Amino acid sequence: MKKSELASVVSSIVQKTKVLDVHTHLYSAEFGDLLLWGIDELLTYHYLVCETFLQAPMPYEKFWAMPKPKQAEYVWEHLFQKATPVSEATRGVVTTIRNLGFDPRTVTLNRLRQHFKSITVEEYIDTVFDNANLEAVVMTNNVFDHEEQTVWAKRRKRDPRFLAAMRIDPLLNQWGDAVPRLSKAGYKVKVKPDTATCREVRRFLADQADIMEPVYTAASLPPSFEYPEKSERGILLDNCILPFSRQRGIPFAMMVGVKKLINPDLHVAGDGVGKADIGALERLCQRNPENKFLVTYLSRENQHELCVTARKFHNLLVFGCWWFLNLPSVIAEITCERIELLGPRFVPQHSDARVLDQLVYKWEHSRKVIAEVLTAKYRDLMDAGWAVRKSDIERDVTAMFSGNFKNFASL
Ligand code: HDL
Ligand code: ZN
Repeated sequence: MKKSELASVVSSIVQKTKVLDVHTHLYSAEFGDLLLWGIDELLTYHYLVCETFLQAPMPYEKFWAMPKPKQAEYVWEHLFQKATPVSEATRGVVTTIRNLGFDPRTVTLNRLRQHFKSITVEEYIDTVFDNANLEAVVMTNNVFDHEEQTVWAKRRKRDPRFLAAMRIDPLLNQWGDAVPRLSKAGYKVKVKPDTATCREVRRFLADQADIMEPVYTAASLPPSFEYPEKSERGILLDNCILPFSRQRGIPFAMMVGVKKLINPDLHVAGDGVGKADIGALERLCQRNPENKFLVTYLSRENQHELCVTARKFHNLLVFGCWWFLNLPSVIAEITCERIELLGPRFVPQHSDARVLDQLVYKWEHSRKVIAEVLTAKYRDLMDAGWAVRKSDIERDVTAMFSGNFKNFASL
């Protein structure tokens, strides 16, 4: 292949290679209203809510008291009509509306609402998966969410495009709240996680996994996360989550560095970021060689040391440019250092989509940046004297977009 052809070959392969999106907050249609979709949900995405308060502050409780369509109208007016939608989250809405076939500058909110009234969620799932060129997405299935559990209990036929992930944050971050909920569900647990309690937590995890058949179990963790630790989290990790994941043969996914509710008035939009101690991850991987760790960090300052750690442990797979890192400038920086340190042995991105429509923009935006970075790195390789072939690029992109995860999760 000639160097002059490289950019277009890489771009076309990146566009046409299907993605397995390893972390989203989406649900298949059988979960009903738990799956968010349509323009009002798109506009009230928490990333846009906090930006709206920057543009047009109002008393927080007044905003939250408004019905969702009114919240959406407020966001639409202040972030799109009266300001330039140049931030990543607002640009995402522009990309989404354009992909629907409307002019984002002139279309009205009611015209968009009419469009969504004319389609079914099943049709829209097909359209979005086709547009975003996705093979499947992994859901976030909270083991303590009553509404979700009622759907699981019906054991309906599953949509193979929606894989399950067992999300267990309350066990590791709010054990005090988890105890009464586990007891109510028939698991004999005490506040002090003794041997009997740990056995019951493992039984709970196994019962949940039998229902969900998760591809991994997951938790988000604070910047202060330490390992090992003589805390409830440390005891539950060592005696429940890690042995369960090992026996089940599924990775434990850790999303590290979220500072919950630095502004509580913003509710789900109120979380911040903090740099964590990468030493905890080093010790986790080193002391649990039979466990597999699927890991992302939220702080940009943790990214380089995360790549270095991933070089040392083959039971660690790095994924995504998470949340405040899901920005073209940062995706470029992170993806470049990952390729330079790890080769194509990582998962470059996940969407974290909370609204079905977002899959279109999050993957369009990320694919563009990933293609630019890959082109630069393959060009460097050609300059070094390696005759890069189209088949090399296809192999690498397929690995990064789905193969690395499938192998790691033994799918
Ligand atoms: O904990 C998580 O999975 C995070 O992704 C949070 O859901 C966060 O609110 C988010 O949506 N980030 O993109
Ligand atoms: Zn998430």
